[in-house]
Amino acid sequence: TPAKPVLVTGASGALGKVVTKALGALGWTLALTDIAPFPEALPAGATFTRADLNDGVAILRLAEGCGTIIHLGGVSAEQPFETVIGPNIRGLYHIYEAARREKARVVFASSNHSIGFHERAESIGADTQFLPDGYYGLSKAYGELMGRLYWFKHGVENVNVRIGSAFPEPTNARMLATWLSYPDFARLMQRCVLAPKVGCCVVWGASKNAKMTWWRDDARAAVGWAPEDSADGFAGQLAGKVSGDPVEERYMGGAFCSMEYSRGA
Ligand code: 15L
Repeated sequence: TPAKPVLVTGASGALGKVVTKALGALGWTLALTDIAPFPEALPAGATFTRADLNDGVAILRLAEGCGTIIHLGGVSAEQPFETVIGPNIRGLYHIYEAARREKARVVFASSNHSIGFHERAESIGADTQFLPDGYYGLSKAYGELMGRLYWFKHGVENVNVRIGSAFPEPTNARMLATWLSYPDFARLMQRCVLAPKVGCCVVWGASKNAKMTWWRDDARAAVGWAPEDSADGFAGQLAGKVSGDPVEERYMGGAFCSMEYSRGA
């Protein structure tokens, strides 16, 4: 059990609920927040406060006394720039300022969309260049860079989890590579909080999928995590489930890449 409470942002979202349930069941003290009300019963030892990531004072207050901030909050799909900037850019700054003041660690829900324009035929290490596939992916790359700034300048530890596709089940051929099961995700969050030293690092958030040849060389060993689940059992029913869109199928980010794509062939 961590020595200090854990702040979870985006607690009312799909992954927030998964984390809340899993860490709550371990008896951890959780401070939960989201802009939307928490849709379920709170686990024992959890408090919930509604807040906007744009509100820096509210975030500072929520982080008081916390040892880790699991930052899942913000826009989680491609949106216009003006919609992304508040929660994902300004909000990120509020999270890191709070972490600096509390000497807390940040666990950031980054995304494969920060590198979405790498081709599926590649195999990239975690230090390969960012190739965001939209304003959402760009905000995730920005968040990771903010983590580097706060680590090198202020010693704020951070783990940046580039989540693939975290859903109850994989639902198309792409997810045979990118799927991250909820239990693997929950165990990863647990390790990111408990690992004694993480510095500033990146972990690819995907389960033990045979098709997951895209991503390698991350900090999972340092964090003490290895995935246990796999999308492989779904291969029979999903292998043919492709979009037919050449841009979508060429790049790791899939449909985010083909959205508003205008580069030409
Ligand atoms: C993401 O970053 C999204 O939040 C999620 O809804 C999925 O689209 C996922 O990426 C994915 O790439 O499958």
